[in-house]
Amino acid sequence: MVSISAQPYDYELPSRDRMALVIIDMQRDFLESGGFGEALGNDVSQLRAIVPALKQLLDTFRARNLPIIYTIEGHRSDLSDCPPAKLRRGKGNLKIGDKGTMGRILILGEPGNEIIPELHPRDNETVIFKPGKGAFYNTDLETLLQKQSITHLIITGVTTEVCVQTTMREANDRGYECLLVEDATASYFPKFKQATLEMVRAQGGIVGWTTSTNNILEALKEYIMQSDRQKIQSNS
Ligand code: C5J
Repeated sequence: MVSISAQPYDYELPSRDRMALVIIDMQRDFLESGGFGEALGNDVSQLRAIVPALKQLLDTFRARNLPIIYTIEGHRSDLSDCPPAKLRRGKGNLKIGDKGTMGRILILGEPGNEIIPELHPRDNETVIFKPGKGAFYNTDLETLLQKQSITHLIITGVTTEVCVQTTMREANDRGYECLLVEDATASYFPKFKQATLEMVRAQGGIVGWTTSTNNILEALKEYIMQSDRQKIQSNS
């Protein structure tokens, strides 16, 4: 059994392929100028600080053929999947569905709705399109995880206290073992990120665990070695 050094205590990795890297909403709408994040008055540039850590995790999962799941928050072009309450919120200079410099704000298929180029999904990787903040609401994420027998989720992306935290809570209630990656998640409000990390790991890990990218990469090295060894033994 391999463990990742984490808070509030070590996170035990399951057998190979039972864990997935979950990358939440790393889309241009939240990270680039002219999108939803900026329309709500945020300084979007600060979210880019997590891109190098995310890329390291992504490269490692890809190199080892471990499951990767991306999410994108967005709505149908007729907004039929956007509750009026969500549409009214924010009171920014542009609202969901309005035309911005990257196409219509938070609408599926528009340029602003794409994942940033550095992390762009490959054709064989899973993308969940979600109309809500949580990735389980009105999506087939749970069915997909069950089909692949995935029990452990390594959670990353933006924004920490909104879509990331909502997804993590939804996953936790469904019995998934969730590990939030501290330097691979970001918020427009650093104090909200900090509060979220503390909330997750408080009370003995009431929502899950938190750790750093380095701790994951270190543990994965050992994990891969062990599972390669087991494969060789079972083939001999
Ligand atoms: C927000 C998200 N903040 N991905 N979405 O509206 O966190």
